[in-house]
Amino acid sequence: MKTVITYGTFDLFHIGHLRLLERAKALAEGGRLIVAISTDTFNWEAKHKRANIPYADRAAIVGALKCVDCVIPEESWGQKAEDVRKYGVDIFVMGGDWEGKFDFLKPLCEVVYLPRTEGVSSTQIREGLHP
Ligand code: C2G
Repeated sequence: MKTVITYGTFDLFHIGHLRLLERAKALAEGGRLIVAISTDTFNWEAKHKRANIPYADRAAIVGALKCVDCVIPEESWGQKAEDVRKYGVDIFVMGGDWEGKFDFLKPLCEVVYLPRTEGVSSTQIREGLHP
């Protein structure tokens, strides 16, 4: 039984997000998956991107998933190490587009980068909606 955590915006929720979360949950081996959802403020101030779906709705959608046990807000880049300690995280998981970016967490927990699901992204969906 392990505690796994992952972070993301999860805007316009799609199959790539679901596959990431389900694989992260599988790594928990019957334990729990915590998902830190980027707040609207963090998204804009830190990532310069504005989600189509407001934080409260993104958190409700992800929180309703069978494979997700807990949702917390992601409010800063720097909260990860504190979250790992606070929640007793065993495994930190991100998609492969972040490969290597969070290796600084390796002294605290296992760091796993999972292959992204190709051919789908919130950006593609957004652009497809407004040809
Ligand atoms: N993802 C994926 N396959 C896709 C799209 C996304 O596996 N086709 C994964 C990403 O790699 C990420 C997670 O789904 O691990 C959430 O993706 P985003 O919502 O785009 O998150 P992002 O904006 O990358 O924010 O501190 C970390 C950041 O909050 C991550």
